[in-house]
Amino acid sequence: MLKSIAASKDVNLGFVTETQCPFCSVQCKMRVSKEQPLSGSRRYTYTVEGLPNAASEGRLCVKGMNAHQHAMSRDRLLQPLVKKNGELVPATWEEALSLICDRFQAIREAHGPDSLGVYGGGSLTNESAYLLGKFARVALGTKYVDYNGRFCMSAAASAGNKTFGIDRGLTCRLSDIPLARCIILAGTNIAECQPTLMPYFTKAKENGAIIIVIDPRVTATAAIADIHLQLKPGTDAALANGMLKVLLDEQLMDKTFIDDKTNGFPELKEHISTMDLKDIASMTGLNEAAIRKAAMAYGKAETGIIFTARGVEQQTDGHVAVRNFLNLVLATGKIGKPGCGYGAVTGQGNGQGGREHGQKSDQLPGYRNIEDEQDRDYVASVWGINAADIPRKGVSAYEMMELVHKRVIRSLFVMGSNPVVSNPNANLVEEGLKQLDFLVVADMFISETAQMADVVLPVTAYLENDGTLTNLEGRVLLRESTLAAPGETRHDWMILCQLAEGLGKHSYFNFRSAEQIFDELRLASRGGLADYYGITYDRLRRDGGVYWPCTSTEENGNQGMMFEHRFAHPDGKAIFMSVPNRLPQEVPSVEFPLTMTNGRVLSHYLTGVQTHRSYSLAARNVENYVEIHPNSAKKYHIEDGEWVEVTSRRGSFSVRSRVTDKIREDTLFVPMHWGGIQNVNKATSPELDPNCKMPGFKTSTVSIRPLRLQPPK
Ligand SMILES: Nc1nc2c(c(=O)[nH]1)N[C@H]1C(S)=C(S)[C@@H](COP(=O)(O)OP(=O)(O)OC[C@H]3O[C@@H](n4cnc5c(=O)[nH]c(N)nc54)[C@H](O)[C@@H]3O)O[C@H]1N2
Ligand SMILES: Nc1nc2c(c(=O)[nH]1)N[C@H]1C(S)=C(S)[C@@H](COP(=O)(O)OP(=O)(O)OC[C@H]3O[C@@H](n4cnc5c(=O)[nH]c(N)nc54)[C@H](O)[C@@H]3O)O[C@H]1N2
Ligand code: SF4
Ligand SMILES: [Mo]
Repeated sequence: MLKSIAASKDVNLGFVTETQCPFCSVQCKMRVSKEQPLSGSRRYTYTVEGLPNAASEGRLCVKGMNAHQHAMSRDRLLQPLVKKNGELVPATWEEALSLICDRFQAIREAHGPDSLGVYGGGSLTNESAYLLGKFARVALGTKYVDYNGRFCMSAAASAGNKTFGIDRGLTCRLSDIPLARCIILAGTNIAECQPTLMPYFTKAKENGAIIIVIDPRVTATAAIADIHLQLKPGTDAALANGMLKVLLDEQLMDKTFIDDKTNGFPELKEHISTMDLKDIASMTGLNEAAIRKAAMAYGKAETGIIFTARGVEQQTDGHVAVRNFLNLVLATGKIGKPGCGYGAVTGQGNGQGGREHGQKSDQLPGYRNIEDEQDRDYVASVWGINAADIPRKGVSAYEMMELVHKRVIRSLFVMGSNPVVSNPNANLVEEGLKQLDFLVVADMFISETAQMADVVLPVTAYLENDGTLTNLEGRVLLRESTLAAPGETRHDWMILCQLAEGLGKHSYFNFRSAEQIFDELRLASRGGLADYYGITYDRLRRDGGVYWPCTSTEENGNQGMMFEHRFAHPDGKAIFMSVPNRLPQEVPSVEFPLTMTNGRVLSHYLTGVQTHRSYSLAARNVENYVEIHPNSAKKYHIEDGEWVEVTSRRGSFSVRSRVTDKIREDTLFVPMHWGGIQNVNKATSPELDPNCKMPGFKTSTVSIRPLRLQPPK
């Protein structure tokens, strides 16, 4: 019955379709056209144009321009695959789905429902992400569901919740950026990671804004900085304390705002007054004058916005580091008015929406709390089940991998992630996944994780499936497809419905379109913090995008500006938190003398499964590398461009060296876009932030050696 949906659209040899980029959180709108070959030629030509939209204003970056190449690639999975005698071989959907249902049921009978795990992703549409959470709880009955966003947004999300009482990437609109007179970009490389947003910042600069970049490297983003604080990795919390100290000493705080709209300032003031800027300078590797200059610029500016991203957040103190930047925002009253605010720059296409509707282990739709009885009752009433039947909270993504390794979780269902490459401590994760009784992966490609699976289910891509995605501003956008699903691919949500049917739960998953799922999501989120009730497909078609919270179909959302009148805590006030100066999780030693950080490059996306299959993007960076300062290169006998081995307490990987003076002498930088022997995560640390379970990806201590020399005995 559901199969007919997949085949209902005509297969077009040439086509014109309007869609959204499958990559980052800006969610640029675009038109992709494919023209039939001229007679005599076998080549199709593709044209990609940006379409006007409120976020990127019609711009596209190089990834968006070439995204169709992976979607059209001959590597696309077009049939289900089942492992037989160690090999993945084509199978029918019936065979694949019934095998999965039989194995899930057998494992559940033998070891209980919590022996099944579900692992999702922030690239899934809101509809699929919502349904995945419901699938785990209602169809499988397991508490173990989490997703890759744990590695992405969790520190900023938990900080926003604690400080403001709600978490939404940006508290203001993108159009506020040009109105800001001072902008702090902390651990965010917008020029490579959200390139189409750069004109907002250059416009701000033209309007006289001072731009402060906080990054251990001279990035493409740092090129527009007036002040670049090239700090030691992992010391952002201390730096923010230094800036608070200057603001306090110079009386640059907004006393009225603090008195009327916040709690906890007296404690913070006392805490800060005990600090010495000199100590902070030595801890962060910066000089006092630079910290003072940056603090004065922000404190004196009439308006200002602070942005953080993974540089600050992927730390074992990521939660408190973000909270300390939020202390700066509150202390100066720079929030809730034009040109002011805070932004956690979300990452994946649906990094924002993916974290709101129940893929997280502790969460139910609409940001509801799975341990709150009222929340459980409400969602149970929407789902038509007993609240007592909703499992309690599970554990975070990496902790799930530890349970896989310990064989507590015996079977895993992965949809929209490549965890064997993207988890920290990748060797342990690989060992764990190998021991699973049964691994299912739903993907467009044979990723490194799919290679290990017992069943691989082929899914539709951004050009072919419908759904909503919520961009970094908290704006819900509708992506509607006009193209047929290629081969036998099916939509993520459809696969979940069919599996639920096989597991005897059809009545709870009786959906025939993404819109029907969205309508249930609207109800399930109603009254929650992330309330989507007032948003409908018709509205999205008409208005192009709607900000949440949006509580009624009559109301126009909040127009993007949050906290104009009150914060989301019950008393309407925001909360300061006193944050200690802390050294990073690992400090350099004789054995591991350098700090390795990591991140992204312009042309590749996450573990590279998609961008490696786009020839124009792949050609820009064919292999991984490590950035090293010339003085360190000399010290460790490394020549530019040669193969080196980087080793930490967890493991080693090998890449080419790239000698550059754009990085601190005590720091290395490695992109995250390659698996196998070039995977940086073989060496990263799995130590987690106790507040949000974010791994401390960004600071591991390592040694480095050229591979032409024998390792020391
Ligand atoms: N081209 C491209 N764009 C992407 C992605 C991609 O893979 N490729 N991924 C998307 C996703 S999912 C995400 S989450 C975002 C990520 O976007 P970003 O967070 O901007 O990306 P990263 O490169 O991980 O980290 C940003 C910067 O943090 C710096 N950094 C490292 N350690 C520290 C530190 O201790 N303190 C400070 N202050 N800075 C530090 C790095 O040098 C780096 O320049 O990008 C999205 N956009
Ligand atoms: N060292 C280090 N590690 C990191 C980070 C870092 O900065 N440094 N960043 C972390 C961050 S921020 C993130 S977001 C994670 C991301 O890491 P992953 O979750 O592994 O992300 P991807 O590489 O995008 O893997 C997504 C997989 O899903 C597939 N896919 C894409 N779209 C869809 C879809 O709609 N449906 C289905 N079923 N499949 C789809 C892709 O083909 C790909 O195989 O990595 C984290 N790991
Ligand atoms: S990668 Fe991001 S900035 Fe680039 S086109 Fe896609 S959505 Fe836009
Ligand atoms: Mo991310």
